[in-house]
Amino acid sequence: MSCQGVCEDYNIDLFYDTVLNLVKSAGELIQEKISSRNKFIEMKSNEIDLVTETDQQVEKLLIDGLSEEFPQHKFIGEESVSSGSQCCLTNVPTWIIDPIDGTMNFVHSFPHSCVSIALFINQKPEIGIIYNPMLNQLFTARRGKGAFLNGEPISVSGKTTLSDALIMMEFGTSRDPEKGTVVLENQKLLMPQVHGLRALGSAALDMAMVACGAADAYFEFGIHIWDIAAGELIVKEAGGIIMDPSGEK
Ligand code: LIP
Repeated sequence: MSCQGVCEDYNIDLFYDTVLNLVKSAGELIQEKISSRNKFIEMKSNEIDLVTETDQQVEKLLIDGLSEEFPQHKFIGEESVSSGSQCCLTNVPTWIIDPIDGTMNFVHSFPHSCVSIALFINQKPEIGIIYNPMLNQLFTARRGKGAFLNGEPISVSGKTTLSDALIMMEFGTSRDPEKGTVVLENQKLLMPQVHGLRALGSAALDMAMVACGAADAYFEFGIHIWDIAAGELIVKEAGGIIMDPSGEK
């Protein structure tokens, strides 16, 4: 099968409808568990890089549900990779999943956490969904069909001057003192030049804020494909651009 532009041989509508139902079920699970004061929490790379039982349950819900419908599809999930699964993107339809982006927020019952899931085919994003059930914010995009918040079209702010901009940036989950120094240096450099700096604790939600024009840019060093896979398509379909710090793709 050749797949120029639209992937004619794939039923993207079916993929979208199926994943949307699963995302809503995942959202119900997150909303049910976020207020618990005795969450089961494990440490990953350090004491601020955490995973909860709900992260794992949501990732399993999504992977099991999608595998049952589409057994040929592949998966790159934050927690599966953390447990040793391969993180390898091929041309095969691949779902890239952050089951709870903003895990630290979830641990603290701070309502800025979301499910972030994207479908890549031929290494191109076809579907992007970011869902914060606590605030009922469902950001969606399909390639070439625009970006939406709860079904309403959204677009980036179009701001072009830094001095008018609200910039999203994150502190990350690294305890590396050098990383901390760089983050603080960037804050010191940017503060006098912008309208403001904000950090939601979730790359996906930061990117969703850019897509709907509530912020004007987001940057972060040291994130993973599952943090940005859905946000990439949603920002692009909202008229924004994605680049690496050198300005390259
Ligand atoms: C989070 C990212 C965020 C980063 C945090 C953390 P998680 O993902 O979305 O941008 O600053 O350190 O990595 O771990 O909550 O899925």
